[in-house]
Amino acid sequence: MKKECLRVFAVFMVFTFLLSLFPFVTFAQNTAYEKDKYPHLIGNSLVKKPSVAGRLQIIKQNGRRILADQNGEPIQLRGMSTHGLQWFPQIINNNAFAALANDWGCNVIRLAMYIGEGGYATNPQVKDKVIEGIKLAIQNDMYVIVDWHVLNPGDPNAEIYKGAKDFFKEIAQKFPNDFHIIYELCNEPNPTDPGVTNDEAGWKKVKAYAEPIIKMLRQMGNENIIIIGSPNWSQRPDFAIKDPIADDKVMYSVHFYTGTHKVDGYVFENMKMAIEAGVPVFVTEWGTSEASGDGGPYLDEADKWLEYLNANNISWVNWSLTNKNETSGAFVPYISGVSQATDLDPGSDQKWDISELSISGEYVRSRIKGIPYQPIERTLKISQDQVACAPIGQPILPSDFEDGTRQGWDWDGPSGVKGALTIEEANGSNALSWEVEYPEKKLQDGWASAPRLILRNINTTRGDCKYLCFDFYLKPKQATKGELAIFLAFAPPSLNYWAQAEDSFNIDLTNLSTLKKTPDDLYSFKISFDLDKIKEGKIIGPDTHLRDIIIVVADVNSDFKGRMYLDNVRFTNMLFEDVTPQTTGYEAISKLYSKKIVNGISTNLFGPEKAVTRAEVAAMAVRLLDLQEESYNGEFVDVSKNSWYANEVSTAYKAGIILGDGKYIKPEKAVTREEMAVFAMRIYRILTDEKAEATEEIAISDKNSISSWARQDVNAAISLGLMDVFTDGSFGPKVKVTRAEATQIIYKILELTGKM
Ligand code: IDC
Repeated sequence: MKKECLRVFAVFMVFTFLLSLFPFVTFAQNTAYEKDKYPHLIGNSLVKKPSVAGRLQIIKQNGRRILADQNGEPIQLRGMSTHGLQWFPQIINNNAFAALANDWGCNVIRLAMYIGEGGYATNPQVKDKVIEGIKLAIQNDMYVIVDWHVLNPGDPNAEIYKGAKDFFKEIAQKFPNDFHIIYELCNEPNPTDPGVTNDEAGWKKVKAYAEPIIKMLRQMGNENIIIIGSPNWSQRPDFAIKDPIADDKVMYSVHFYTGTHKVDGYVFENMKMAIEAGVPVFVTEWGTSEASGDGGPYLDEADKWLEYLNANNISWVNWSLTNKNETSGAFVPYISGVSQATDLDPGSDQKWDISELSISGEYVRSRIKGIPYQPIERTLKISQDQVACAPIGQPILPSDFEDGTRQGWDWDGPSGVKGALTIEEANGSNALSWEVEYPEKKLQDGWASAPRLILRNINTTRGDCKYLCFDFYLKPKQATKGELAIFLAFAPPSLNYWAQAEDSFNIDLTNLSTLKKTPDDLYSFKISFDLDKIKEGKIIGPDTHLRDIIIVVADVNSDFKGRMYLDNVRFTNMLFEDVTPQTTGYEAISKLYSKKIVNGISTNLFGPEKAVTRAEVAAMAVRLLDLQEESYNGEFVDVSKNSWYANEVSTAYKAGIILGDGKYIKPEKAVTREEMAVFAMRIYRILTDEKAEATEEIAISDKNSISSWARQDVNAAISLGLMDVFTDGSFGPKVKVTRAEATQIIYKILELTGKM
């Protein structure tokens, strides 16, 4: 670690340490906010465990019907729902259940058994996961909701759901009248064909489905709480006001997602009306996201909902226990900079680290426990140093894909293409890849049919970086007309969740064939976006939380069919095409470039192999010594007033770095190694305020060909380690120095003198 890095790191550590001593300083405001505004978010005294609360019942209180424990005292269940067990069965393990019961304080867990979508109807073994889950819940002192996850299609009487009665019968036989179990007969009746309408007729269909199952369960001697969904994705408990099910242990579910369903909106009002009319309500599913399970999180709205639910003794269960990359998921789908998803088995310590929880997971855990929500810092700060230290091609952002996972990248909700996102090899490295076939009839808006990728919730900042860039490849099956236009956007909360780069990167498909291809037959593009050019005059500062990165490959009247690849998304300061981590002096070039000591020869080229000129060395010296620039008055014959280096050369001349005969400076002349040694030592002496000390004689095989005026400095430069002899022992005094080498020598001077 370099000195500078160390210092920054030390300051950061001290700061972190101080913060840890005074947590109330940072969070005082938050706690007060919860206490004053939402008093029911803090505390969990009614969240009693089954070992204390026993068999549940429904009691009447102030005209309402609420859940109560075996003693007839109000109880509130709070907990989590699994995701679809056909997709995420790994959550069924004892460590996870113990973590939820103890570290999270849950007294209920919901087991979501989808029937369609690869669930029970086609994959009956998923039932074994439910049975295992029930046992684990009982072992860990939690109530357990057995959810027959009706979703698509929407009518619980549909053919695909015909196994419902047998399923519930089997569970009830395995766990006869077990008071831990709550039966949820149909997750969400809805209009998806064949579905149920959002009216009394639809509700009658739901009742007709549920009543025989309830009757069966009761006849078998089960006194369990049974929960019924309602039309329109369990948003209509109000139908039960006029038309209830005749059973005093039936409750009606309400589902909401705080990004879509607002307090005082339709779902909330239906629920409130039902509750006030004495309908017993249970929120068996709610999410901090939009109804899709993604987007957001919308925590402020969640606070409002939970305040109402807690204040009114309504039990709730949050969606969901998954590490899938969706906002409602409780676990991070990747760890920034690393790449694995949180393991759904937390391990033998039976606790997930908070950093393994998503924003939603962290929030919901606090709300279940009834403690203040004090979010951990999730910003991945990228400093100038890190950027310079991070070699090109080794991105800081998760996107090297070398572990074979998508590392958090996914289709964004509005993406026009949502085919398989796979990891494929492109140009010798793993890349994120997808197939595109633009439809014959295209929508007007090029974004509508476009693939739109998102890396969500990274909450990174740009730091001092100037660009975001990535590698992009095309393997067309057809591409004869139009263009692809690539766009970049971020979702910074402070900029209204949208900041789009002004420029797009356009690929003209009509002249693809003139481009060079990679050895694996791909057209390759280095794409970069200038972070200082953002639409609507928005400004992304070094500390602006970016939250999401969105990349859109829009179609501009093209006929593109084929494969696209994305790799190595990164922030950088340097975009030279001819500099790679393998280039001599790579680190020196990137650091001195970001410190504006060395420039490229054009915007895309650094010219590492080009011979460095006297003017270039003079300019580097002036910048690194921070010399006050003199303006050039035309005193040298060979330095034109209009040249880029006129002021630099004249400043360096006055500082004694570059010498001349007073008339000629030879600014464009290539610098030889012996001259470079002299330049290096002059700079070194200025920086250290030292006379060149007498150093030991270095053995140099071609010593005699070194000019006498350079001998001492060559010796000194070698003994200081600024320059080297070649492997054959010669110095090569007349060999020209390349720009990369000169940059590296200057960098070594700065390192040696502690200026880097
Ligand atoms: C969603 C999952 C998502 C999955 C989808 C499949 O979050 O990963 O691809 O189901 O159908 C519900 C449903 C619940 C949904 C959830 C979020 O009960 O199954 O899960 N949601 O969309 N109702 C409202 C929202």
